[in-house]
Amino acid sequence: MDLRKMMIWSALMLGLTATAVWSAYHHEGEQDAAQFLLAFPEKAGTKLDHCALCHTGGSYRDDRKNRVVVLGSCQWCHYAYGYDASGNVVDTLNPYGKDYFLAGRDAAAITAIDAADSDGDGHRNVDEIAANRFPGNAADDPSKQPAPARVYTRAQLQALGAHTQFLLMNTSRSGDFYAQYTGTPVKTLLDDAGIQDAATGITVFAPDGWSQYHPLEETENSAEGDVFYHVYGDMAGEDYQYPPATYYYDTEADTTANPDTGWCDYRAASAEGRAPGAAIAVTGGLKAILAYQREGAPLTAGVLNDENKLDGEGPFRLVVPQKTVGPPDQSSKSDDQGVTWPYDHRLDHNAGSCSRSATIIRVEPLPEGTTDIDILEAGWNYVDQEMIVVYGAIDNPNTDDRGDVIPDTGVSSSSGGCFLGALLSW
Ligand SMILES: [Ca+2]
Ligand SMILES: [Ca+2]
Ligand SMILES: [Ca+2]
Repeated sequence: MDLRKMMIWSALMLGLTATAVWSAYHHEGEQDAAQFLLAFPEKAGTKLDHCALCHTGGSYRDDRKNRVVVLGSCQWCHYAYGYDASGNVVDTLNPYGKDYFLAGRDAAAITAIDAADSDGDGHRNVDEIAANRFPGNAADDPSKQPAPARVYTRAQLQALGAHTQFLLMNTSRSGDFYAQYTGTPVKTLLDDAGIQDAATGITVFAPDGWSQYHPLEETENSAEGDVFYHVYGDMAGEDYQYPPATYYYDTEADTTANPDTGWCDYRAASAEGRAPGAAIAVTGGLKAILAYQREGAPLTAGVLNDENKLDGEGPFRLVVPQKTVGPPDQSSKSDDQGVTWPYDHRLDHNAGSCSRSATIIRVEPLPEGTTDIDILEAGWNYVDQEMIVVYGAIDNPNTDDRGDVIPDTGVSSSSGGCFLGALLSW
């Protein structure tokens, strides 16, 4: 058991206060979650222990592409506030976050706004928090029931049928690479979970607090640019494929040939023998998949590193191909842009939308009268157990007679205070 897991255990078992809380989204200097947890230490690890407690999604006008782009809380905050913290963070706050900000932005501010109804849904903030409902989201309140949910183990995913594809993982800010991923097509998974006709998209969550939205169908917002990667691919219909890709190779980019200046890793065994400019053949075509293998081996499980960032990508990674096929481009952070493929924001940087260590898939929209299940941060346990939960607009949940989500693995949610059961229950 590593230190992080021990801290989780400690926090859960001993009820330690915020100094021992591991919430991974305290990334890059985030400090306000600790203030909330000082006021409500028992909320560590609940769905309220997440960016969405105080931050909202948003939309912006992209004049260059003549469209409106809609983003979830993580993506919106990164857009509006910026990696360089140059933006106005108040623009990213929901009504609860704004009340907290105006009340002084500390633990006392949390308590001071207990009796307020920040989101105007008729329920006081303190009552919503007690019920694990978002006090800054009027669509979530204590009258709502948890949405239908289904847990999948690795074996269950593999039983749904494998799809293997070789593709470029093009990043904006770090190294690019080619790799062969094997996994379950996301459409296959959603069909098995009984996705409802009313569903429009999915949000994929990782246990470090990151989330990423994917519309089912190609939309105005996903037709180009980096923002959305749809589930069903460009070639709508039974094949649900992304466009066929080309293998781009250049010695200058190759990190093996140029360890100090290259930016694309071509070392994967699946890249051997491929010719520059050759078409990449993929049986069944490129798809959005929930990958569980890379180069035929299980994905390396995700862990938080010393900088509170996620290393590794397993046990499951949502892998989306490029919508617009192009070459690996230089990192945007490199000073050396006088290269064959300099960084170009117009190129398709699909890797950033390939959520690593995915533990939760929410099928949008949540059915009428339902709310989120209460396991966002507890997703770390899913990493360890090699499980993922699909919930929301689905018709095939697996629950016991208490309404608890139970994986079909012989592990009962009522088995003697089982840690797993505690995390899976609501
Ligand atoms: Ca309220
Ligand atoms: Ca609410
Ligand atoms: Ca790149």
